[in-house]
Amino acid sequence: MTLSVEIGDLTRVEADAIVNAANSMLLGGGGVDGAIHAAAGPRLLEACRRLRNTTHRDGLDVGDAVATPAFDLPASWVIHTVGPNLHRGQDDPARLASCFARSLDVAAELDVRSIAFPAVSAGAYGWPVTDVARIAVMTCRGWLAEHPEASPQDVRFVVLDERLRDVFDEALGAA
Ligand code: AR6
Repeated sequence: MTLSVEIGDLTRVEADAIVNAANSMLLGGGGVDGAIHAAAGPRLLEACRRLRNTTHRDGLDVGDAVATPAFDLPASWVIHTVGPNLHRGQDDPARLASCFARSLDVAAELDVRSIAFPAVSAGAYGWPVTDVARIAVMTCRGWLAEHPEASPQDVRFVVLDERLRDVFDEALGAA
């Protein structure tokens, strides 16, 4: 099993699943969420609306995850998660760790082999990327160790630039 970081646009990544840094409403937004909805096409929003009308009437909790098909994206699945919003005082690292662990739980249920994460909560939600990288690496490494037989074997962090790549590289080396 591998844990790696690469520079790129998550919407172009050829992994079985990509993770969306969504919000609790699940109806799109800015940042990587907006990019994913734009690239996946309008059927993604329809699928999210269906979730809101059925299993997720109150939206998705911070730290939880849920999957939809990925429609026009190269990936097969989008796993939506909601990071804690530091600007709203949501500063509990366990909530952020839960985003990564729950996304991997959902990926395992779908028999997903490769999964690509953005730096959840490191944009509009205001978390320092060093904290996000450390928590992401620790959590994914721990999850993989606890689930040696589970399907996700290739876990990637996809970031937009070299600075973010270096931060994740350091976390991968240190953790
Ligand atoms: N590929 C990879 N990474 C990206 C991309 C992309 N195409 N676009 C942005 N990033 P953010 P959050 C990086 O703000 O902090 C939305 O409005 C970005 O540089 O997307 O969890 C939602 O609807 C940053 O490092 O997510 C929510 O309301 C990281 O992705 C809210 O923002 C996360 O930034 C969620 O905020």
